[in-house]
Amino acid sequence: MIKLHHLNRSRSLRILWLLEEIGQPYDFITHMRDEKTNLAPPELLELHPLGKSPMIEMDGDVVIESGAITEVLCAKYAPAMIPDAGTPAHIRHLEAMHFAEGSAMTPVLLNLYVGRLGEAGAPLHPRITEQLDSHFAYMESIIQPSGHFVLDDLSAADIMLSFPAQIAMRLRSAETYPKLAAFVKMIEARPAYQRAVEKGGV
Ligand SMILES: N[C@@H](CCC(=O)N[C@@H](CS)C(=O)NCC(=O)O)C(=O)O
Repeated sequence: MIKLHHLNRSRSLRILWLLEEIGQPYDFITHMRDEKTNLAPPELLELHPLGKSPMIEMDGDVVIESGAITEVLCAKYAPAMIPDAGTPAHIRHLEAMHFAEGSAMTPVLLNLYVGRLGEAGAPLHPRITEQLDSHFAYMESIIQPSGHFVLDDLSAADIMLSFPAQIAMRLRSAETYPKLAAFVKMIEARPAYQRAVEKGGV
């Protein structure tokens, strides 16, 4: 049995959504962020030294990192969501998987933390803004005519890029990034996504 350690208002909604898409039985616990610090509760530290979410328990193992969890679950239960190794689509897909956490989230997090510095952070804002815009514009540019990121149907890369795409909609606008806006609308309308939101909140 797969068990997801979900955290409210977090990236782990992606994994709850993926679990709903693949239709395997699973269990999950919603851990609540501390109301003052917004940090994960300490019980997650009993499972892994980083104490972050998402985290899954599966086959006697604990797996962290959204990208790794997505790859592991798709490889085992939804292989059609990852292009075949050795194809050009596989390379594009691999890039997108790593880009989601390895690149797109860097300016997003800098924006969040430097924003808390008020005036002291002002010298950093032009660079952060430029990086946010270039990463969101890159995402807009790689959306396929199908409306998905790599394949003509839902892929693991769509799952991973859903989070930065939703942030792009919060920080910018549908007019600036119409393809990202349509992507976000499409995924949020999926029954599996709606079930995940019902179960895990946002
Ligand atoms: N790159 C990791 C990031 C994990 C992460 O930072 N999770 C956040 C939630 S979005 C978290 O657990 N924050 C609470 C904390 O750090 O205490 C992943 O994609 O899984």
